[in-house]
Amino acid sequence: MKAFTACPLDCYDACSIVYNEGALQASKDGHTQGFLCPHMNHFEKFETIQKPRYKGEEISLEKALDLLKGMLRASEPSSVLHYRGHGNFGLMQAVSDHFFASFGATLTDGNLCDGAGEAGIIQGRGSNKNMPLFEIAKSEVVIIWGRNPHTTSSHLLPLFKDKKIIVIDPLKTKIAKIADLHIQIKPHGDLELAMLMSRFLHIENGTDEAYLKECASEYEEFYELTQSVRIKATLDDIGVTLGQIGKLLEFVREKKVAIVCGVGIQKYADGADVMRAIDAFAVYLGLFGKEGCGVAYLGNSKENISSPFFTKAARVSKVNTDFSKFATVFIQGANPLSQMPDTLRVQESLNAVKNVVYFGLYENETSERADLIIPAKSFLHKEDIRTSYSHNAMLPMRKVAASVHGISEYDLSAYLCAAFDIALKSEEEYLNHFKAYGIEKMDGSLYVEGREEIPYAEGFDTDDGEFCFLDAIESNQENDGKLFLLTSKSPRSLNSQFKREKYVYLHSSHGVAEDESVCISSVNGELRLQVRHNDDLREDCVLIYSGTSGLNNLTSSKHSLEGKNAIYQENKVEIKK
Ligand SMILES: Nc1nc2c(c(=O)[nH]1)N[C@H]1C(S)=C(S)[C@@H](COP(=O)(O)OP(=O)(O)OC[C@H]3O[C@@H](n4cnc5c(=O)[nH]c(N)nc54)[C@H](O)[C@@H]3O)O[C@H]1N2
Ligand SMILES: Nc1nc2c(c(=O)[nH]1)N[C@H]1C(S)=C(S)[C@@H](COP(=O)(O)OP(=O)(O)OC[C@H]3O[C@@H](n4cnc5c(=O)[nH]c(N)nc54)[C@H](O)[C@@H]3O)O[C@H]1N2
Ligand code: SF4
Ligand SMILES: [Mo]
Repeated sequence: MKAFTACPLDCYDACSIVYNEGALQASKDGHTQGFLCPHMNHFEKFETIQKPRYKGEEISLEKALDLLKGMLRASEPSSVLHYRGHGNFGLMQAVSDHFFASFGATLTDGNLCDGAGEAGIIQGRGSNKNMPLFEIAKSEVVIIWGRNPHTTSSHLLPLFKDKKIIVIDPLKTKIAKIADLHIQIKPHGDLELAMLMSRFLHIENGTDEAYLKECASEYEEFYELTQSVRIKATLDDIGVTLGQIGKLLEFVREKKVAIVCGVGIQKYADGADVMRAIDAFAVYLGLFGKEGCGVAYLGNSKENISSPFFTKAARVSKVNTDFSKFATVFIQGANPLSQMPDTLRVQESLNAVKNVVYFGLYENETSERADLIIPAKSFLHKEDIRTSYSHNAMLPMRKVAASVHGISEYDLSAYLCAAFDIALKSEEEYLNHFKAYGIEKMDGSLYVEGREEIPYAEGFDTDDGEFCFLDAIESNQENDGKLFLLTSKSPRSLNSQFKREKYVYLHSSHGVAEDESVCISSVNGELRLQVRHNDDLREDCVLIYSGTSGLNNLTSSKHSLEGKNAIYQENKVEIKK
């Protein structure tokens, strides 16, 4: 029997899945195009937690829920923290926010992922709308800027066929190797590059003046700001040549251009400004509101969808959470002991908590520390519905099989709501609430209603409908001889889920042999890893994939200047044998 569902993972593509006699297959229709990725192809090989545990002892689910209830009864509501990550991207995951907010617990804000870039986009455009895949498909030139599509959004690749490809990335990624132009920029050089691209476009009279007069009338002031970037010194510093900028401008002139950005450009304190400078270049080219043109990033997956849950609560940031202030910390769909920045701080802070509860699928650093472990049901064994941060489809995630292990987020929340006398609607009502935001297309697929086919065709969502340019920038370049830390996504893991990486990747010119163990250190901490060579890297970079255990010993728990985001690549590192 065939049943239809969707991949639950935190991934641009949000694929449609056919569950056929126990096998996970790709839907042939729509954006999934008949293929999945290694995570879903091997999903059922990864062992999940089956039995609840308390202080290391296996217990029944009834006992686990009873213990949880007891912990909550014994804690002041405000001393309970609900910390939820994106292990599963279903909209029903937030049903637990409803319980915890109604109970009076503290929830989180802040962002470990795309918040800095999003803040820059909202400052410029007034909102963060997806560039639909249909529009990317219609473009003639694609600029892939700080995104690694072969690893993180492989369903875009068929759309790039026969187009001119430009890649801006410090790493010679797979797409960079087949690109028409690869600018192997120094990490964190993107703000300056985008400013210089706009400046040269203006000098060459390549801007879309009619469009600028109508939708971005402060374009002359922005041009003045671009003139504050020194040309030669900056280009030398960021590792870009005038010839490369010339070639890029020649490629994009009078063409339909899609700029496809990823999180790589914004893991820095000024990540918002970087994204806003890239948007400004797109505005100079007149790319918004035009067919086959635009800027893709991680769009707002909940655009036009309102939450049916009560979520008003005191909140603390996910980036630098002081767990030690709480008596009970309930962690759902997240592995903060690996994925939050500044792991040594997180360890110390979590160790001071009386009750750490982990509600998840897999064993990891956080389950190891937890006092109470409650296994979740996987997406195959519960009902949900999801949207994407890269396209506008809405995908029901049907329960396609039964499992005796674990509990769904809805059932756990229903248990707690009943125990504390908090109103909760039926699961079906919530699912229908979300589904009502979908509109069915001719082929039966569901899309979020009311999203613009060509975003910003009616102008920007700022107060005056115009694009709001950056009005000041700070230079971030300092040459201290230390190495840049790249913390990209691995093809084998999804952050800390599945097959996790364990190496540090270095250019072979550093004179460290493969398999040798080195100590990597930053102002925040250090870790030891074995070396693997990768000559696709710049010599001034080290690469440690997200999900590598210990990586975040090196990173800072400071926030980005805008967007309350983590800044995983702000710290530079040193290597010692
Ligand atoms: N296989 C796999 N897929 C995933 C994930 C995963 O862990 N594994 N994670 C998912 C999640 S949570 C997210 S947020 C997305 C993110 O997916 P992507 O947006 O693709 O993010 P990254 O892999 O972090 O970085 C992308 C690229 O940015 C480059 N980069 C790093 N620093 C800079 C810089 O300063 N400037 C420029 N121009 N480029 C830079 C890196 O070399 C890398 O090639 O992927 C999702 N998909
Ligand atoms: N240095 C560095 N650190 C990073 C990043 C980086 O690029 N560099 N990337 C950051 C980014 S972009 C992100 S998004 C974060 C991700 O950080 P996290 O949100 O912590 O993501 P994961 O490591 O994937 O852990 C997700 C957990 O969810 C659980 N889970 C999976 N499915 C379900 C479910 O259905 N129900 C429940 N209850 N649990 C489930 C799994 O057990 C898994 O352990 O990491 C951030 N950390
Ligand atoms: S590409 Fe992304 S959405 Fe598709 S199966 Fe893989 S992880 Fe899931
Ligand atoms: Mo992310």
